[in-house]
Amino acid sequence: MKKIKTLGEFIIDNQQEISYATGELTSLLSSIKLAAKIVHREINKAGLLDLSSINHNQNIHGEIQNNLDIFANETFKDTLKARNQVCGIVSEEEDNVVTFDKQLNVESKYVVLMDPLDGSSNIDVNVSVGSIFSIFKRKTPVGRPVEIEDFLQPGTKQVAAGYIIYGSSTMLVYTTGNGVHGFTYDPSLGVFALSHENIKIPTKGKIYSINEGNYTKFPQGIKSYIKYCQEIDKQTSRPFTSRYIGSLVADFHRNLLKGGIFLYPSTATYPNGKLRLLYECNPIAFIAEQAGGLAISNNKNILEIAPEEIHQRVPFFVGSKDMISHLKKYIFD
Ligand code: AHM
Ligand code: MG
Repeated sequence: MKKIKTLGEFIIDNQQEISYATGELTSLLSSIKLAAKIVHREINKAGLLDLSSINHNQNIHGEIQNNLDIFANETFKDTLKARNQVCGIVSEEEDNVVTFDKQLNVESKYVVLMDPLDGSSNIDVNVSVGSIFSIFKRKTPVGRPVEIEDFLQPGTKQVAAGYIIYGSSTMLVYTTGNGVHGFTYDPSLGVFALSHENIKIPTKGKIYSINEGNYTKFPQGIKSYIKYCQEIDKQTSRPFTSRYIGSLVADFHRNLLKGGIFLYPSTATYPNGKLRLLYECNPIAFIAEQAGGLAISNNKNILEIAPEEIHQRVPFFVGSKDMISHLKKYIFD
């Protein structure tokens, strides 16, 4: 019988690689693992239970929340609160920082920033969605209420980040700064089993992923880059293939494994881009860099941006190293 290494075993085996870890980060990752299993279970029966149906609330971004958005948000909040490792969270579904201080978590070292259910508008049509998380050590001393500055840290300070993709199978992919590792969920055993150790993104790829319906709203540099992707040139294997699901986790995951580039630039509708720096771009960028890829905004590396507010949006370009380097010629001129 093939030996299975579970996510729990892998994290414990590799705990010593994280110099400051005392088991608290391991426990925090276990909370995320538990939330992922619960969300997986509900997503799989979303059609049956009508969890995907529209709820009439709007989130901070003016987007309609569906019941699964709310369910995923509550599940991650509850599991993160339960183990006392986290003193506060930022979530796409919450207007403000959520602090756990009153539950005695003032002694906790970590803050988590998350998008509990990314791409949720795809649920109704059975397309892959994801959860994204970013973990920092708080900046202010433990023992007192968490402050906004604990959440507004540049991505370079992340201690761990990852995503769960609820696709044809459910996978959890994460990094603690020592490579990127992927685990596939086996629902019959209830475990995430190591399936993709030390993932490396190919340096070049043939896939470009962008919502081309917005073409007329893109800056000229992006329009020119799209034309470059579409031109015929044998030497550079062009034209590239266009693939866009509209679910960041799924689009990124495919490009991570196959090589490619994902673009969400500024548009006339979203002058700062659509995607959120703290809980969409930063964690994906950390994974991309750890896998040998690159992630940039217009003129700097995503991870170096000093955040100004918790729901900040930024233009986002991520993927294979050579493709991002080439893109820079179009967007920096
Ligand atoms: P969400 O967090 O409200 O689900 O929105 C984020 C999603 C990303 O998953 C995806 O990359 C993007 O929005 C797609 O946007 P668009 O439909 O404008 O192409
Ligand atoms: Mg999102």
